[in-house]
Amino acid sequence: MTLSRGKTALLWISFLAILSLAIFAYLDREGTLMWMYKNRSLKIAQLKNQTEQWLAIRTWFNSRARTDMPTLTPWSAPIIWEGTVGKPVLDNYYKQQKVTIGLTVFAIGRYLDKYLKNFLTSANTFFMTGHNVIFYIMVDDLTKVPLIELGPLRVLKVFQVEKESRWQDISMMRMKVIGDLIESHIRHEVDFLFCMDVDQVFQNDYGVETLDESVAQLHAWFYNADKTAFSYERRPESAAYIPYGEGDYYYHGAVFGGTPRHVLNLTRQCYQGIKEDKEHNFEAVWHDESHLNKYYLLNKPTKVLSPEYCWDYKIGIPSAIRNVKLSWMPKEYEEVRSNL
Ligand code: 5GW
Ligand code: MN
Repeated sequence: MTLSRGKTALLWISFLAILSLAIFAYLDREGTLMWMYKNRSLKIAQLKNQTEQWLAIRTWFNSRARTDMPTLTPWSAPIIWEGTVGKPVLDNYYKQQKVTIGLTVFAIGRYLDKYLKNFLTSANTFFMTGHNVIFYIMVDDLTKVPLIELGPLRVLKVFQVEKESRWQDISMMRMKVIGDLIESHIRHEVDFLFCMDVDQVFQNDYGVETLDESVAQLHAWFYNADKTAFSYERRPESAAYIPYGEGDYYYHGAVFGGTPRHVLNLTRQCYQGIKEDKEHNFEAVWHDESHLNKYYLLNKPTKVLSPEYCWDYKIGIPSAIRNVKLSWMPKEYEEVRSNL
């Protein structure tokens, strides 16, 4: 049998290609086909499923389930709206993984008397039901912590913190205290962590669909607003400065979360910004929230929660808000910050 010149050449080329593949190419642990070149590994193709997360998102998230609202960020992170998530798949997955979720909350001064009991009672019922939960409560008076009967898989840990005299300092020292607590306790105890304001109440299941490496909450008052209307810090003197034209979303400081590693990084960076501002006798317009927004601008969250996860009923109930999981507690007139 004789081969034409063309076919012989083709055979040689494929032979050499296979030979060099065998020498220079390999599969890494994630199933990525890698190529060794000048002692560097180049990624050629994804043969197996990209990452666990990628596998997971296809099995539990349907970005087309809502057409009234954007369900993906420009950097392809899911925005969790009611209806986009297959909850049983996720519940099973996280149960098998036996995850533990932490929740930090501060209740200082009259916020302890006024809000902690409702927050905790509702969290006990609706926060990550069926999964292991540790509540980390920071108070200034241990004797005032409400006695509530915890459900199964729930643990409460109470910490005493100093009362700051200025309320601006209460919300800002949270970043420092949370960071310290993650290093000393939380990182050894939980897989995921949420940090929340106490002046809110859970209304419905707030479940594992919210878990991710880095989770940010869309602010109820701004989810539909134009970028120029976002109440970012606009003065260049601040570490939280975001110029007009920049920014993705306006995130709410009342809820943020992620893995302990990630939340530690977030709290450290926000605290750093707050401290820098203080050294210049400066305070960002919305305090820790301004710094949080700057942080998420530079470090894009891997998951974003729709305002159904932190709704203010004062706005009413627009059709996009189909299932409220957590809602703001109304504040009395004299308690509105701007009047203090
Ligand atoms: C008190 C007066 C004005 C503002 C904040 C406080 C305050 C806040 C307080 O006296 N005790 C306290 O524990 N906090 C914590 O900081 C609560 O966890 C509270 O949810 C959080 C943020 O303060 P908020 O809820 O008043 O902030 P906004 O932005 O929700 O109005
Ligand atoms: Mn609040």
